[in-house]
Amino acid sequence: MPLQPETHGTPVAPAVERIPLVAAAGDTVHTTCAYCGVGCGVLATVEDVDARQVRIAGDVEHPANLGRLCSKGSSLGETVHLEGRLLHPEVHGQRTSWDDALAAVAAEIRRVQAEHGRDAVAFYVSGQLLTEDYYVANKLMKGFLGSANIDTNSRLCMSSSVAGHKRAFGSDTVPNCYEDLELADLIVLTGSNTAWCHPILFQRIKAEKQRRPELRVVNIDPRATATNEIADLHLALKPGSDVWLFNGLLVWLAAQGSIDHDYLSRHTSGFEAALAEAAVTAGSVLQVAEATGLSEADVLTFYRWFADTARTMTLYSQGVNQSSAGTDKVNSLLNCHLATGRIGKPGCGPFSLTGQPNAMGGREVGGLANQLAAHMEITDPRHRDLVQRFWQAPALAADNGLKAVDLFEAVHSGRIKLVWIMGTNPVVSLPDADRVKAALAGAECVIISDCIADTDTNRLAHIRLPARGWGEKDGTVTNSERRISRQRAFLPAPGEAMPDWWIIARVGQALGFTDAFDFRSAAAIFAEHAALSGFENDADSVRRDFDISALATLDAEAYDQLAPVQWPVRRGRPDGQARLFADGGFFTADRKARLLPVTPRAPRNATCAEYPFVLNTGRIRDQWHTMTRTGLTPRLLAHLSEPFAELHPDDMAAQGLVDGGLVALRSRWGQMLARVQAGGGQQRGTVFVPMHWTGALSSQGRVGPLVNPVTDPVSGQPENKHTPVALSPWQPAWQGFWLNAEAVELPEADYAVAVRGDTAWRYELAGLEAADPQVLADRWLPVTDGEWLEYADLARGLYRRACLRDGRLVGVLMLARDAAALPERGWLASQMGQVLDAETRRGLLSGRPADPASDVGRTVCACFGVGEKTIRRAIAAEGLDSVAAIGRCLKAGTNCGSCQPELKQILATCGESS
Ligand SMILES: Nc1nc2c(c(=O)[nH]1)N[C@H]1C(S)=C(S)[C@@H](COP(=O)(O)OP(=O)(O)OC[C@H]3O[C@@H](n4cnc5c(=O)[nH]c(N)nc54)[C@H](O)[C@@H]3O)O[C@H]1N2
Ligand SMILES: Nc1nc2c(c(=O)[nH]1)N[C@H]1C(S)=C(S)[C@@H](COP(=O)(O)OP(=O)(O)OC[C@H]3O[C@@H](n4cnc5c(=O)[nH]c(N)nc54)[C@H](O)[C@@H]3O)O[C@H]1N2
Ligand code: SF4
Ligand SMILES: [Mo]
Repeated sequence: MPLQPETHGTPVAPAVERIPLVAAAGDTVHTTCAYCGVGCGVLATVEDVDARQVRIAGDVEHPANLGRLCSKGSSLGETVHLEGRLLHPEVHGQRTSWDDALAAVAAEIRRVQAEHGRDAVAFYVSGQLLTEDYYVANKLMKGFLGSANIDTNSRLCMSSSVAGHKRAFGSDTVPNCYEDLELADLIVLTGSNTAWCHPILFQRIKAEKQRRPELRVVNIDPRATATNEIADLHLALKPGSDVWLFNGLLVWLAAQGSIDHDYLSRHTSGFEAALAEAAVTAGSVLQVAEATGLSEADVLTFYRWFADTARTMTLYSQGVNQSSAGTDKVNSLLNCHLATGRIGKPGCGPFSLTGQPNAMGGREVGGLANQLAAHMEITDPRHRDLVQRFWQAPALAADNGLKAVDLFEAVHSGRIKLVWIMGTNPVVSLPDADRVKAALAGAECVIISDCIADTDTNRLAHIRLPARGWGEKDGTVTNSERRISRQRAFLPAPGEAMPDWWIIARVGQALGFTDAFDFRSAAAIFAEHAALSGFENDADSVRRDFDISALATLDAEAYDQLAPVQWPVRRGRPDGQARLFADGGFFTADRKARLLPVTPRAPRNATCAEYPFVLNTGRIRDQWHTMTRTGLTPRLLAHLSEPFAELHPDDMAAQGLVDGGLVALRSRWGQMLARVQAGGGQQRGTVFVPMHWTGALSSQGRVGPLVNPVTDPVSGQPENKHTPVALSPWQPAWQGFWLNAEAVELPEADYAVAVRGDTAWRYELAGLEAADPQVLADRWLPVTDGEWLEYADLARGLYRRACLRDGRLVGVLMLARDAAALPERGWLASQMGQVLDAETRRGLLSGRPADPASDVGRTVCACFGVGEKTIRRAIAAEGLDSVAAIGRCLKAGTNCGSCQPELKQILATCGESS
C-alpha cells in the first residue's frame, strides 16, 4: 500500500517529508502511553511488523512512571491490530483518493463560509491529538478561516481548571510536579478516583505511604471508590458541596493562625475579601458539616491535618471540574494554597490531574474556543497583534468562539452548517447526547477524522478521513506536570491513514494558504509552535508562562531524540523547570496571584419528587472513554462487561431493584438501561453510571442522553457529575445471551450489549414483549449446517441451542423468562472454539462444567486473567490471608496492581462467609 496516495486533479498533497522510523522486528522504540494524563513512558518492541505484534513494557527512564504501567497501558499491544480501522478516505460513503477527499473538504468549507459567513463552520477537536496536530488545526481556524469556532473535548474535562488557574495566577499553570507526591506529608485527593483513572500516580503515592506510613491521605468523594484503599480519611461529602468545605477550610486556617502573611502580602491580593465571603456560609465547622453532610469530627480532622502539615498537596480532577460551580471549586481550593503560601514548593501545591494524554498540550496551542495560541488570549489586542504578525494571518479571529455545548447547539439550530470532528466521539461523550446526535444528523456537512470506522459519531459523517493512530504517528504530548514527551511511530501506517496534522495542513493548502501550511513533518510544526511561544515573550506587558523557545531550534534529528522535559523551557534554561510560583512571579499585571471571593451554590438542577436520584457519571478501571480502543481487547472487558448502575443496597431495596437485574434510568433529557450493581460505596440517593458504553456496543447503554447540558458559567464545562434521574426496575419478558464465534451486527432487542471475549463475542439480550424463544433463536442462530444441540422447556420459557462445526463449539444461545434460569457465561465462553469431549458435550446445555474446578468465574486480575472463583478457591484451600499471599500463589495483582483493592474485598468477604 503506498504511504503517499497518487495525485490526480489539483496537486495538493506533498509527501510527509520524512516517513517516521518504522521499526524492524526486534527494535525497541521509546514512546508515551496513549491514555491518561500521567503520561507514562512506554517501550514498544515490534516482534513482527506484518502481524503487528508488539511487546509493551514500562520505560524505567521515564520520570513519570519509572518503569511501571497500569492495566490499560500494559495492554496497548493488543489494541494495534487493524480490526475496525478506517483505512481510506470516503466522501458520501464512496471511497475516494486523498486529493478528492481533501478537495471536497476545502470546497465545502469555502462554500459554507461564502454562503453563511465565517462562523458557520466549526472544528471540534480532542486532547488525544498530538500537539502538532492540534497546533495546525488551531492555526487554520483562528488564523486563516477567521473564526474561533474551534473547541475541544477538553471543554468537558479541563476547562474549569484552566479558568480557575487563569483567575488566580493570570495564566494556566500547574505549579508543581509528580516528585512532590513523594515529598508531601499530606495528600488531599478531591473529585479524583486516582486508583482507576491515574493508576501510576496512585501507585507512586501508595508506595510512598508504605515507605512512610506517616504520609496521610484524605479522599474527598461522595462515593467510596477504590482510591479509598490508601485513604486515612474519606470525606463522603454531599455531591457538589466542595466549595463549602474549602471555604470553611480558609476560615479555619485564618482562625488558627496558619496563614502565611509574608507570602500573602508579597505575592497575592484579595485575601480579605475571599475570607469575608467564605465566612458568610462556611464560618463554622458546624455550618460546613451541615452544608456538606459530613460529621463535624471528620471536617475538623481534615482541617487540623491541613493546617498542621506544611507539605500538603491537593490533587483534583473531574469531581471538581465537571460541575456548574467547577471554576469556583478550583478557586476555593487554590485560595487555601495561596493563603498558606503552599504552592510550587517541594511537596506542596495544588495539582490539577489532566485526563487525556495531551489535555495539557491542547491548552498550550490554544485549542479551546476562548484561547488564541501559546497561552495567549483572543480578547487581548496585544496578543492578537502578536499572533497575527507571527502567522502572517489574513483573517485572525476577532472574538472568542463557541464552547462545546453551545457549539453543538448552534449546529442543532443551523447556525453552524459544517463541523469537522477530530479524535473525539461527541454523540457519546457530550451531555444531552441525543440532541447532539440529532444536530449532526441535520447538519449540512459533517467531516470526521478518526482511526476507527464505526463509531456513533462517524456513522453520521458525510466525509470520513482515516487518521494514523498510536504507534503510527510522530509528535509530542504534555502530561499533568507540564512534561513534554515524544510519541514515536513504530508501526507502518495501515491503508492510506495519514497523520492528523498532514490532513489539516493539506486542507489548509487546498484552501489556498500554500505557504502557511507547507508543513512536511511533525518536527517542523513543533519548531514553529516553540518559536511562537517565545515570540516577543519578554516585554512585561505580553509575558507568558508558556515558553519553550529553547526548543525552537531543534532540527529533525534533535526532535527525534527529544527527552522528556518540563516547560517552561526558556532560552538559557533548556532543562526546563519543575516548579513555579514559590517566589511569586505570577502572570497578572501586578505579578500577584488573586484570591477570589467564592460564593458556594448547589448544582444547577436539584432532585425533585419526579427525579429523586443524583446521577453521577465517570470511569471504570479498564475502559477508556467510548471504548474504541480498550474495547478492542477482551482482557479489559473481563472486569466489567456491561453498562451498569451502582446503587446503595437500601435504595435498591426501596426501588424494588435486585443486584444483577436491569434498571431503567430516566432524566428530563433521555433514558437508558443498565445492569444493577450493589455498590457498598454509593451514598443513598445517588447512582453511578460509567460513561463508556456506546450505541455501537449497546442498544440503550449510553448515559450521555440523560446528562443535563448545564454548564459552568465561567468555563463552560458541563455538569457531568450531577443530573436528577428517576429509576425503575425494568422487567423483561425474556432474557438471555448468545455466544458467537464471529462478531455480528448488534442484535435488535430492547436490551442488547455486545461483549468481546477471548474466544467469542457475547451478546446479552432481553426483550419487553413475550416472544417464542425458539423464534428468537431462529432469528439469531438459525439451524443450518453443522451439528446442533437443543433443549427446550417452553412451559418455563426456557430454550437452549448450541452449534458445533467440525466438532468445535461455534455458537450458544440461551433464553429464559427468568434470569435466574440462565447459567454463568464464563465457563461456556471458555468452551467456545474447543473440540468438546463426549462428557462436556452431554453437559453443555446445562451451562456448567462436569468438574467445578474448571470454572474460573469473573475476571478480577486483567493482567494475568485470574478469575474470582479461582481466587476464592485458592483462599480457602491454601489459607491465603493477604493480597500479597494471593499474589504469590496466583500472580493476581502483581503486575499493575489495579485489582488489589478488589482482592482485599474478596478476602474480606471470604472471611465473613467462613
Ligand atoms: N480507566 C480510565 N482512566 C482514565 C480515563 C478513562 O476513560 N478510563 N479517562 C481519563 C480522563 S480524560 C479523565 S478526565 C480522568 C478523570 O479522572 P477522575 O476525575 O478521577 O474520574 P471520574 O470517574 O470522572 O470522576 C472522579 C470522581 O469524582 C467524584 N465526584 C462526583 N461528584 C463529586 C463532587 O461533587 N465532589 C467531589 N469531590 N467528587 C465528586 C466521582 O464520584 C468520581 O469518583 O481520567 C483519565 N483516566
Ligand atoms: N457522562 C459523562 N460524559 C463525559 C465524561 C464524564 O465523566 N461523564 N467525561 C468527559 C471527558 S473528561 C472527556 S475527556 C470526554 C472523552 O470523550 P471522547 O473524546 O468522545 O472519547 P474517546 O473515546 O476518547 O474518543 C476519541 C476518538 O478519537 C479516535 N482516535 C484515537 N486516536 C486518534 C488519533 O490519533 N487521531 C484521530 N483523528 N482520532 C483518534 C478514537 O477512535 C475515538 O473515536 O468525555 C467527556 N464525557
Ligand atoms: S497510568 Fe496507565 S493509562 Fe495512564 S499513562 Fe500510565 S500506563 Fe497509560
Ligand atoms: Mo477527560
